[in-house]
Amino acid sequence: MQQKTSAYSQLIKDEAKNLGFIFCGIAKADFLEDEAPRLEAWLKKGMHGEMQYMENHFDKRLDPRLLVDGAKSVISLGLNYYTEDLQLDASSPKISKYAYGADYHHVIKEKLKRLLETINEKIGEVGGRAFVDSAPVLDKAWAKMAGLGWIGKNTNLINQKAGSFFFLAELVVDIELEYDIAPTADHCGTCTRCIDACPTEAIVAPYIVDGSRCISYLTIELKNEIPKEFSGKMDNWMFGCDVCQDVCPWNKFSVLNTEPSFAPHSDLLQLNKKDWQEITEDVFQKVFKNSAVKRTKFNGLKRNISFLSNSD
Ligand code: B12
Ligand code: SF4
Ligand code: SF4
Repeated sequence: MQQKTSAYSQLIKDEAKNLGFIFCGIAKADFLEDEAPRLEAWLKKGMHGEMQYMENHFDKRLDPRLLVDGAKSVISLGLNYYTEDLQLDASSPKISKYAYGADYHHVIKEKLKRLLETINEKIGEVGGRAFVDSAPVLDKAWAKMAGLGWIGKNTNLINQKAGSFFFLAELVVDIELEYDIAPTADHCGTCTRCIDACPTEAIVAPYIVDGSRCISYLTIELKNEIPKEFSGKMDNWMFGCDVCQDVCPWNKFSVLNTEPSFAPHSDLLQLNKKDWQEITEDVFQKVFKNSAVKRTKFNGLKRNISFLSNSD
């Protein structure tokens, strides 16, 4: 039995690698005891702002066994999105690296589907469910449990060999596997670069991000107007923000992604400040055809660009 679980785990990790994931670790599906009081405090302080979905399914978010019948193992996966491509006009409003190419939700869902198919072909009838953002699952906590890295003071999951520019996803399955024990130790040490550099002072304490102050929230999740207090503080970001990762010393170990669908639409890098200020719905639809930027919709992006222009 022991031999079998070990062989199955290896098979899953090999297949994950074939599919392009840079990391794959496995943890026992269980109640996330340490995270429960932290998540509760974060919600009580209103740090989720208008992200009401974060208030839902509190119990399920802390225990995958309540989400998937008979869940026994959480397979945690990382998909690299790091790129050194830059928007050519340095004065253009900026887009976070993670949103340059195709929407990662679709890319990862497809890969997870194929991983589950292979598991079913090679191991047998295995019940499982794929998660990438969409459901109440604490991706970073599972990645930590599965040995992918540690959660840094900027609250991103960091790996010593690859930094933090990678997405996280899970496959929760109903078979027992070999578990990657001993989560990675915290390697932030005395560093506070992310806290010092955050343009909106959203990292209110080490390991705690007030989501409602984060530029990523203000430019993507917030549906209302961006509060005036952030005028002049947005560091020219129109979609997401990379500051707390760009300054992180561990990101000098980032390697370029090899996912073809993450390559940016050429216009995205070419458009200059004026082009962005005058962007039409047609251009938006063309440049962001399959992109995660669609989440903010044309009007949302326009709102962000005007907010930046008005605080110039
Ligand atoms: C909501 C959300 C956001 C919100 C809130 C941010 C946040 N930190 O949670 C907003 C919109 C602001 C956001 C922004 C970003 N996000 Co986001 N987001 C999520 C989402 C959907 C849920 C995260 C969550 O559950 N937050 C709840 C709070 C409570 O969790 P937390 O902040 O991590 O808090 C923990 C710590 O504070 C800790 N803690 C609290 N007190 C203490 C005390 C001590 C001593 C310690 C050690 C720990 C500790 O416990 C808390 C609970 O686990 C996940 C996907 C998912 N399903 O998990 C993606 C996710 C976390 N985001 C991701 C990304 C890429 C980003 C951005 C980089 C995007 C961008 N470039 O603009 C930024 C980064 C901002 C930042 N510094 O965190 C990735 C992270 C990948 C990685 N390598 O870590 C995820 C996993 C999406 C994915 N599938 O890949 N995001
Ligand atoms: S993503 Fe930007 S605004 Fe959000 S915590 Fe990091 S540095 Fe601050
Ligand atoms: S910048 Fe420093 S403190 Fe922040 S996450 Fe990276 S190593 Fe940790």
